[in-house]
Amino acid sequence: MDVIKETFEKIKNMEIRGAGRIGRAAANALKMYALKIQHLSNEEFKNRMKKAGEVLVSARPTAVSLPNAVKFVLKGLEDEDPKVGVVKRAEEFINSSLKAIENIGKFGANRIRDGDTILTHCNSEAAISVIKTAYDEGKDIKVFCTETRPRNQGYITAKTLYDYGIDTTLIVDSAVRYFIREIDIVVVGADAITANGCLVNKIGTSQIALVANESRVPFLTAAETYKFHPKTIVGELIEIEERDPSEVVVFEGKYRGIKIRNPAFDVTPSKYIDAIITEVGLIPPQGAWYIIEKYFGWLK
Ligand code: RUB
Repeated sequence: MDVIKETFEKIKNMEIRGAGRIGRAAANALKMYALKIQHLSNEEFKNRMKKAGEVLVSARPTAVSLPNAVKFVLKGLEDEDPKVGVVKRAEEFINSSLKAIENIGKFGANRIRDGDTILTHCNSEAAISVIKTAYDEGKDIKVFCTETRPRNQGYITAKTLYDYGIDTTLIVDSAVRYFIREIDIVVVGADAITANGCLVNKIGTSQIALVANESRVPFLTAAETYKFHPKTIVGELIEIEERDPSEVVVFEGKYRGIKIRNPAFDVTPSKYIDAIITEVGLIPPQGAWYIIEKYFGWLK
């Protein structure tokens, strides 16, 4: 169980973070665990793998890539040789995830014009793929990154884009409306997309969407199909993770009584989303139901 516990801890403490990376890390942990298990009956093997899946899924509640990856991999338990099935499907998940990010980059870059200034929030592989691909195509682009308090994932994005040679500006989260006139398009990632086309992403995303909407700036989210939440189609709500207050601030003495809240994600209503960039193409938020039905019908 070492590799499972280790991966659980790394996801929980955010050493491994970002929805896509979390999903791939879980798939890889299941593969490594499966390969280590020896001398068990198929039945016992299946039980161990299911238990491991439950442990991984409990690490963080919001990014649906985590349960989607685990369910995808554990479907391999139905194969004649369950170990081979799990290993095969884990590899398939990881490879198709990386390919999806590449395709999202290509499709999304078609929406970026030469001379555009892009705003992004937090640190999303999928959103960065769009930005880098547009740059690779020779488009003259600038990018504004928000800090993304309290964990400052925006610094990772800013450094990544700057290292890539892109003109990058870092702003505080509260400066989005101040700068919106300089922004041509917003591109963010996704932790989950609901059946009614809402976006669950890093806290602050919905404020940015409101500001973009007010200023008629297109707001796009880059989301692999495994970011779509199958259970929302049967009415389940997505749990928003609330993390430790010490990530925001630690008060001393009498001020310890000040309450601190630290939700990690928020929900952007579909009406503020112009398009969802998936690896199977750009879809309107109204197309979310179709994606879930097509790709996750077997999960309901
Ligand atoms: C990360 C975050 C990202 C999405 C998408 O939150 O909100 O926008 O996970 O990322 P956290 P990706 O840092 O709390 O995990 O496109 O890389 O899957």
